[in-house]
Amino acid sequence: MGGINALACRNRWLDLNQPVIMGVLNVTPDSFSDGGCWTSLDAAVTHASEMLASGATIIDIGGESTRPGAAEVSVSEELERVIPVLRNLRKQHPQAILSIDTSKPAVMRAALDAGAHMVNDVNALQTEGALEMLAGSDCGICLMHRQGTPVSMQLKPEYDDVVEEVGGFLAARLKACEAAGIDRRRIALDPGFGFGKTLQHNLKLLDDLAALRELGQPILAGLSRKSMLGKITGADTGDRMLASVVAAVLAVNNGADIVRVHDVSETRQGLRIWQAMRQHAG
Ligand code: 7PJ
Repeated sequence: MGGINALACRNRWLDLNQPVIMGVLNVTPDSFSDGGCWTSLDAAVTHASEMLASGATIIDIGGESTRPGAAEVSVSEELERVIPVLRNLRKQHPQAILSIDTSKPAVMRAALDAGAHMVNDVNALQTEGALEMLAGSDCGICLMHRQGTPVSMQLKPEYDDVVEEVGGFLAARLKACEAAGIDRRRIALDPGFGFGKTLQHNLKLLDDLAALRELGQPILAGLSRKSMLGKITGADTGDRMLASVVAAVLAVNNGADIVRVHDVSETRQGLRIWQAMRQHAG
C-alpha cells in the first residue's frame, strides 16, 4: 500500500480504500458543540469507546478549543486534559488510531510519547518548532487551511478564488513539510471548513473538493455541526446531526477520504448508502 490509498501513521497504514470516520473527542470545558460534557477522564474514554464501536477508525483528541473567539489554553492545561485520555485509550483500544488535535509542538511531543499515531494541526505546522518536531517522528499529519487566527478569522474572510488560494496554501505547506524531511505519505490535507470562510466560501470548497485531490494527498473534511450547516438549515448546534451526516456524505462523494464527525453511528449509516451505490456502479 501507499500513495493516496493509505496514510502512514507510525507503525501502521491507515487504509483509505473505504471512507474513514474520525470521531471528535473534545476534552475542553468550553467546547461549543457538546457543551463540554466529556471533560472527565472516564466520560471521555467511554465516549471514545462508543465512537470506536460505532465505526470510527480514528479518535481525534482535542484539549484546545479552536472555535471562533476561543480563549488560548496553556501547554500544561492542555497536557492535563489530553495525555491521560490518550494513555487510557492506547491501553484499552490498541487497534484505534489516536490523533491529537493541537498546534503546540510541546503537546505534539508529549502526545506522541503517550502513543498518539497522528497530529491534526489547524495551524498546518506553522508554529515555531512544529515542522522540526514532526520531522523527527513518523506519525500521520493533517495540515489544515485557515485564514486568520481563532480570534479574528470570522471577522471578514476574503478570497479572490477560495479553492485556488486554499489549494495554494496547502501545496506550500506540503512543500515545507517535504523540505523539512517529512515523507508525503504521512500527510493528509484539509480545506478547514468554517476557519476564516463565509458560507459561500465553504459551499464553493465543498462543491469543488475534488480540485484539492490534484495535490495527490488524502483529503480530510470536517463539517460536523458547524455554523455553516446552521446558516443553511436554521438548526441550532444541538440539532445538526442530520445536516452533518448529509454534509459528510457529500464531502466523501466529492473526494474526501476521511470525515471528522461527532455523530459516528449516523455517519456510518449514511456512508454505507454511498458505499453501496459505489459498489453497485462497480
Ligand atoms: C476541524 C478540526 C476541521 C480539522 C476543528 C469544530 C471546530 N480539524 N478541528 N478539520 N475543526 N482537521 O469541530 O467545529 O474542520 S474544531
